[in-house]
Amino acid sequence: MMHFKTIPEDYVRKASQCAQVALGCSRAAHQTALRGATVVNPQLAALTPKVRAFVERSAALCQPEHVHVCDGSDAEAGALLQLMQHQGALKRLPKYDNCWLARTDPADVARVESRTFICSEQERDVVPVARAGQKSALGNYIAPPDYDREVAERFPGCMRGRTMYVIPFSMGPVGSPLSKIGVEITDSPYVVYSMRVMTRIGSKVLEALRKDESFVRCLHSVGTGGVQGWPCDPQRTIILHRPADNEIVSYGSGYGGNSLLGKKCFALRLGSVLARREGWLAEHMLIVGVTDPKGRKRYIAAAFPSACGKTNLAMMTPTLPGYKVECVGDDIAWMKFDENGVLRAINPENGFFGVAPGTSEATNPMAMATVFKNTVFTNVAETSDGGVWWEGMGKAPEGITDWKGQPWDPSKKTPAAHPNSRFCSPAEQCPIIDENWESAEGVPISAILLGGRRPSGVPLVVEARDWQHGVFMGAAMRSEATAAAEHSGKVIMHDPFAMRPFFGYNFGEYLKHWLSMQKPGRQLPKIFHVNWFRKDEQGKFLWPGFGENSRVLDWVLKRCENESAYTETPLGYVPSEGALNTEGLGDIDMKQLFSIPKDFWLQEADAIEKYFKQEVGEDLPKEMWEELNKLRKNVH
Ligand code: GTP
Ligand code: SPV
Ligand code: MN
Repeated sequence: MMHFKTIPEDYVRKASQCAQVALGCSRAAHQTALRGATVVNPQLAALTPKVRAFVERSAALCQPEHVHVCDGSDAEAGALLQLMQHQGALKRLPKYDNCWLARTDPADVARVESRTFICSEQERDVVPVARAGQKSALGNYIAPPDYDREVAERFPGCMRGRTMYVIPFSMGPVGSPLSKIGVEITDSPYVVYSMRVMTRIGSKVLEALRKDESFVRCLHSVGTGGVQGWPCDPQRTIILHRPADNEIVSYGSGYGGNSLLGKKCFALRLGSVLARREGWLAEHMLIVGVTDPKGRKRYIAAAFPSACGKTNLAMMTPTLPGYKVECVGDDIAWMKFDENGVLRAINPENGFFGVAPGTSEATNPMAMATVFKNTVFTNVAETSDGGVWWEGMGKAPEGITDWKGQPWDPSKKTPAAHPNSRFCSPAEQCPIIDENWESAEGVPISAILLGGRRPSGVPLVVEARDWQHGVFMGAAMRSEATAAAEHSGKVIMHDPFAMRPFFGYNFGEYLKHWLSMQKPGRQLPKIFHVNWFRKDEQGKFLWPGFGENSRVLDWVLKRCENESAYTETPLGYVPSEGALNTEGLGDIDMKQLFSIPKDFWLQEADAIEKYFKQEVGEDLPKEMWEELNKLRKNVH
């Protein structure tokens, strides 16, 4: 295995001279600081005592060559880009404005769920009682002594010869009452640059910390090993969370949710624990504003599992005339009922880390208008004119270099771009970013959609009869496995609320928390289950999807206004004949798209029962058994 080049000393000097950023203080200086002598490094002196203690402890453990506290400036970003080019970690894409290509180690391409753990005193805090002492599909438990041992086996000296970056970041607009602060320590400049896009980082966050000192400690190292330009340690990768201590520790991977710790680790796993404690919801949901032809605007949140269409719906170009869709967020929603009983949502992120394959002018023109400036592409294919390409973008030009850096041979059937290749772009660049996307109080949510990839049996759209039924729909969600995690094949997996990989606590308790949202005086959003992915016998999608999904949104919005006709079915309410606008759609088999095959649904009920029993047991709220019984009775 090739070794990662250490940062040349003179580079650090040059960078600090020319770009006015001190990319690191010397080891001697921070060791002086550790000994309690006069602090020489003004960067460390500017930290609040708690942040400084975290930095000093991490430095003592990881033994970096330099420490650099990120200020979030453009000069700093420029210096990072220069450094990464020098290291061979990033390549400029001259076809676009400030766009970059990263190629990972081929063993570090997605989230690793099997190596992701939640630590707590009691196993039952994390995993439902039915799985005590066994492997759970709803989260991996790790006991405190094991947690400590895993850290001790990996971190001592892991940053030798490298710079340790300190990234103060805010999830949500800096200073918003719904926002939360974290500090990520990492040895990866790629992570620093990506965090700068995906969150709000730098001095303004440190300022905010001076008012309220609490923050989530995030320690990350890519570890030792990996290929040229992409250090990592895939064999020993581990992602650890200790919610009770507001702590996240991640080792061995530089990719996505494994390393950009504000995203899934903080905003969802720790976020869900905070949300439960404080009475709100941290969810794997997009947020969109939809304006109808009468000019009425409502916001919708939607939970679909990874790589199941959130970014696409969040930026959708509606085909129905007179409709307008605006984007608030494409992956995560933090939602809280306000004093008027309205559910308000913020997007805690600042950018999009979106799936590249399948993105095109036809499917997602707004994403195409977003990503060709100030973007880091990871594991996409490169064209001979310094641009990018991926499957589903359009006709492949000649002379493509694949995601591994090899000339691509289309006849070989291996993909040019990795199926989980992604773009990382600032949200503000999206042409349809909502005017309220950074609103401190959040946007009001009228409807919640739930969905997944269901090739058979599951109708295009079904409305829940009430909140409890909606919670059951979420609990019973299933979807075909995708490339966003390490799963292979197309098995249908249970993925309740699209949160299976992201629960920070016992799923049974999570369901009780959702049920507890129903309180007098609250305007509960309507809940719907959607499925854009039903196929015919030939394996062809029955529904055109993408912009045509606006037809479903049209029905959803009309249901919110109590304007649209519905029919009761065993599964819930569906559009009455003619209530779903299919004008101009051509030949669509609506009958098959909405069919509810009895045998399928009896089997589905059995699968849900088995899942509830095996995975949740006594922790399952009794309301879920009531709903399952109703489903069985209705289908019979
Ligand atoms: P994460 O970022 O992993 O959480 O994924 P996501 O939920 O944001 O998924 P995304 O919108 O990136 O879509 C993933 C894949 O699904 C892409 O290849 C899309 O082209 C495809 N897709 C999205 N919407 C539709 C749709 O309505 N119909 C069909 N057939 N495919 C879709
Ligand atoms: C997902 O897998 O749901 C993602 C990508 O959004 S990651 O940031 O890797 O979690
Ligand atoms: Mn996601």
